[in-house]
Amino acid sequence: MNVYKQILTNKEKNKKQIAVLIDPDKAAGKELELLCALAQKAEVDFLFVGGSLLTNGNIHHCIKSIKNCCNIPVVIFPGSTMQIDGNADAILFLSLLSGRNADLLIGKHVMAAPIVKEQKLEAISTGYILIDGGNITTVQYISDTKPIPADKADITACTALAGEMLGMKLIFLEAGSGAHIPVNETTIEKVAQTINIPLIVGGGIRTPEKAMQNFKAGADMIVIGNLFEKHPSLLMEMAATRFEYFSK
Ligand code: 1GP
Repeated sequence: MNVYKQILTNKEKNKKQIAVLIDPDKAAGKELELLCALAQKAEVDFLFVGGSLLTNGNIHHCIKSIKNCCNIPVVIFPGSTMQIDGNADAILFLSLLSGRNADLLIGKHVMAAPIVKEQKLEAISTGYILIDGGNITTVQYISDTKPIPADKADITACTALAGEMLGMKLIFLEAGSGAHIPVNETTIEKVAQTINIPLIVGGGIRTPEKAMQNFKAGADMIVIGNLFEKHPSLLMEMAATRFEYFSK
């Protein structure tokens, strides 16, 4: 099954999903193996790989290593066209809808499209919406865009709806990796009630309580990165919130 179909099928069944974000700059060798083993045990749905700023060019090796140690689908979450790799299962073809940086709305995509096609990667058109997380995150700085203020749920919902009307297949609400304040439930709820396509939420999620609140508010998938880099053992507990959601 292709990755998007899998996300849609899970949504139709109201099965909540979790993706672990792997930063190739930080995870390698034994650490990466341990993270993959834990993710497999916790039945994590997807491994996202990529970052706004990668300094060691290790993404291709990282994807290969992941593929050698587990069978969780790998989805590229690209910070640049250099991060395209045909060994992954899919790529989030991101357009930064909250910003007014033309290059990130459509420019980079022109360069990326023929490479994605040539590498036979499944491209999943994704409306990427940056929400203020209380601090300037790497993605905000590098993208040179303004996030939507956290208390402007209506702007966020209209932005997500515009993405859906433009034909995008996913909406990703992002507070930014390491955000001090994750996306609030009012915003998640408003967006979930406005769109029909699957909703991903990430950035600054650190507790099982917050994961559960996001699911209850209407997130179909949550993405967690930083927390597992520091505390990989929390992966089981965080991933279990999906199953608890069902029993509540
Ligand atoms: C960032 O949403 C992801 O793009 C994950 O954020 O690293 O803060 O969990 P964290």
